[in-house]
Amino acid sequence: MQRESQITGTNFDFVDAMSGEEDFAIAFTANVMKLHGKSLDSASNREKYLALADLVRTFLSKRLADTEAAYRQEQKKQVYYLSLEFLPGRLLAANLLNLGLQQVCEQGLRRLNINLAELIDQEEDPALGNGGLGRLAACYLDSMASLGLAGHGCGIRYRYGLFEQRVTDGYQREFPDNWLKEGRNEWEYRRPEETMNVRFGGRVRTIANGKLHFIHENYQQISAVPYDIPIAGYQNEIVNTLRLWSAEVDVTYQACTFDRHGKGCINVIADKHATESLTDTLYPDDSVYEGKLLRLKQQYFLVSASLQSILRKHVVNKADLRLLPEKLSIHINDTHPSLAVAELMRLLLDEYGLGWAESWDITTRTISYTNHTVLPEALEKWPIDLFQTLLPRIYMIVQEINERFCRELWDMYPGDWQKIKAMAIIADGTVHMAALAIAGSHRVNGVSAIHTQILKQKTMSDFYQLTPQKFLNITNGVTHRRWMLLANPDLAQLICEAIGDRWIANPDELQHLLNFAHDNSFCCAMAKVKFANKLRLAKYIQAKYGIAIDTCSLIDSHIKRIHAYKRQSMNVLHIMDLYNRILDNPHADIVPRTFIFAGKAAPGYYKAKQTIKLIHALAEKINHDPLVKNRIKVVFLQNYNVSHAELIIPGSDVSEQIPTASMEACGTGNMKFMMNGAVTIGTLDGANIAIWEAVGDDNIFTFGLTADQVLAYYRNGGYNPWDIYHQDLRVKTVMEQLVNGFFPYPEEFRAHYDAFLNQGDHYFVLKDFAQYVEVQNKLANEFINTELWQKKCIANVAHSGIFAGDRAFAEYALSVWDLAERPPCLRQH
Ligand code: Z16
Repeated sequence: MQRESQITGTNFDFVDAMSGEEDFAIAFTANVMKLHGKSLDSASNREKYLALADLVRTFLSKRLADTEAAYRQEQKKQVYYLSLEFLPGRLLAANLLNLGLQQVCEQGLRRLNINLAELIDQEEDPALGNGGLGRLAACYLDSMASLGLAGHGCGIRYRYGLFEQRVTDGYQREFPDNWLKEGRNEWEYRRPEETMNVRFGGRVRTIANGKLHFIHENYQQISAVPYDIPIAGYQNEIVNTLRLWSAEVDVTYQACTFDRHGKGCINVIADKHATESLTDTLYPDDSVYEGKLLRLKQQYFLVSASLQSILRKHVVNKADLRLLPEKLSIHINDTHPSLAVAELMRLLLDEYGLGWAESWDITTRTISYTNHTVLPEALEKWPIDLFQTLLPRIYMIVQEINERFCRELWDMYPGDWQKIKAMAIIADGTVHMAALAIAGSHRVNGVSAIHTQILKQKTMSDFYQLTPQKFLNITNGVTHRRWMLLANPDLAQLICEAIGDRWIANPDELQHLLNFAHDNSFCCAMAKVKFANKLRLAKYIQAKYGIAIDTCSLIDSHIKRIHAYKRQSMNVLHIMDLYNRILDNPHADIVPRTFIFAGKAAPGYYKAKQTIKLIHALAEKINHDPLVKNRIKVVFLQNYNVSHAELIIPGSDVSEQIPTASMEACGTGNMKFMMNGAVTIGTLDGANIAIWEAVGDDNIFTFGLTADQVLAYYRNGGYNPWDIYHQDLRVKTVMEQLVNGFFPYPEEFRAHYDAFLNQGDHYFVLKDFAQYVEVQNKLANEFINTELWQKKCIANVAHSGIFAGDRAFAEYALSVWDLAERPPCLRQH
């Protein structure tokens, strides 16, 4: 009893004192009571989950405060990673793992007859990102904390996450993702005292008295309230923060004048809600630019609030502003937060009174930029009138930056107007955000070798020639802690039994697994783990969709955003062709296969939504056809998110990575599959190339046009898909089936048919089709040779160390942010 009161008390002694599962059980029971006013028996699973999360948060709290104090004392260089998107995934299991509480918690709860997995399942999966870019940001937060480096995320606390996808009759329907339905998130700390004010609209008056002064008037001011989510390092006591800003209006001091309708405070409060809608929703486009005013507002809101609070903290610590680049780095994730360049200039010039040259020097040495795409439709270009009206002072600064930049270009390339115009920050009535980001950064990186090469040689070649020293490649990486230890604990355990646990700190050590490629019992154990994960996935699919899948079949997964360039449609054409082989010969020798698809389509992207319909139409035909005899199954998993990926990836044999070469900047799902022993079928694009180089020809299935070939076709006006239609009967057949009533919707897939045949097959689906089918056949034949296949799986896991986020992050630390510490995985090199 003595101990009980100590545990429930407000002091944090128990954080250190708690040693065993019994303590944990007592503390948990007390927390259910404290939080809900209920005994354990009457609490729901959701309430139990909240009490558990709250208990875990107390552990985080102490470490958060200690980490912050230690950083301050050491005056450690800070990194601020600005991103419009973060996709952290569920946090309970990750926090238990990183805090080293997994076992004590699981066993403590078991004493109370509670299954930890059931509570973990109660957590919402925060969908504050679209896909690769947001998930990458979350992986880097994990790496930064785990390597003990002071790196923090700055983002937006969207009231609603990316829409929830439900499919009815094969059509995607979107529903609001009300992830904060309880009004708050259990991990966050609201910090109203650190509220910043962000100004929009109005006009700028210039006064000259000795020096120019810029007076911003008649603006609308919106409060940005920060919510900090703790990010725990892996068993190292470090807790960094992900700071998410929320738009708020404080109406306490607004008089409610009665208008002629006698509405009084109704109007004030209605205005409050309208203004606060600024941070309501995430734009649902992955690598597509939508020139919406509200999006620009969100970008400036994030940038201005973050920079104000970063600078305030810097000067409160009595540091000299001239030392800013030595004390901190500001990293911009794609061009979305590239207004940071102009906002930092504004703060240094207008708020802190520095001169232009000095401010520009500080700004460019502080900011760095990662480019994530070369797709032209993703390029952010804001119309001047919209930009200037919303951000008048920022526009003046961008103009000045542009003028000075163009003058510099003129000196370099006198008379070359064409080149200068192509590089200008303001041109053709628009503000070019990539040009602003490059001009304002000291480092610009691409995310895979081939992507960086395309940036240097094509997309950004003029900038590369001007300042080659700015450009570098850092191939993306993903956290092996979430994607192996958490998502695939059995595999992690097996690896530890074989090679010890040093790979957890240094994933390069996974290479030692190669010594076991010929060890029969290890290969069997690997196969067993894969089978158990396939079973876990099959159970989920059975429970959710009533579809029975064969766990001995080859599970082939294509999970990512639905996008023409990612070519889900090519996968579909291959499955149609397989099916046609069965229709031609019911006894055809076909390796049993399960094709899994998952992914969201942007709500306004018609062709992507029709691809979802096409997958469902195919599933409907194949899954019920007795001729198929269950040799092929097609499954579409709805509402793809991080949690689904954690379930699907460990249970897959084959990883589909088949974009049109040159279009997928890197890809990160490819790395997660590899870590979990799935074999890639892929085009030579993005990180697929690096995977291929790492595992060698025998352990990956590559095919298709190279990026050089694709780009050469574009230069020469494309190719004629009808040639292939006439040469390859399989292509002719599947094309006809799209529109001839083979599916009970004769006109439904006309857009696909036209894109393939009448609009020049921009994504080279028909061009790559024959090779894709060939490699699929080869792959299936090798899959049934279990021994051979196991070796491929092992090779993939063994070579996946270079794709750990820690390696990627360490490269940023060394080459971009100039951090003093050399993270362990770089120290040996
Ligand atoms: C995004 O997810 C990506 C690029 C982009 O410009 C915008 C968004 Cl929302 C993706 C790339 O498509 C992908 O290849 C890459 O792996 C990922 O960003 C992370 O770099």
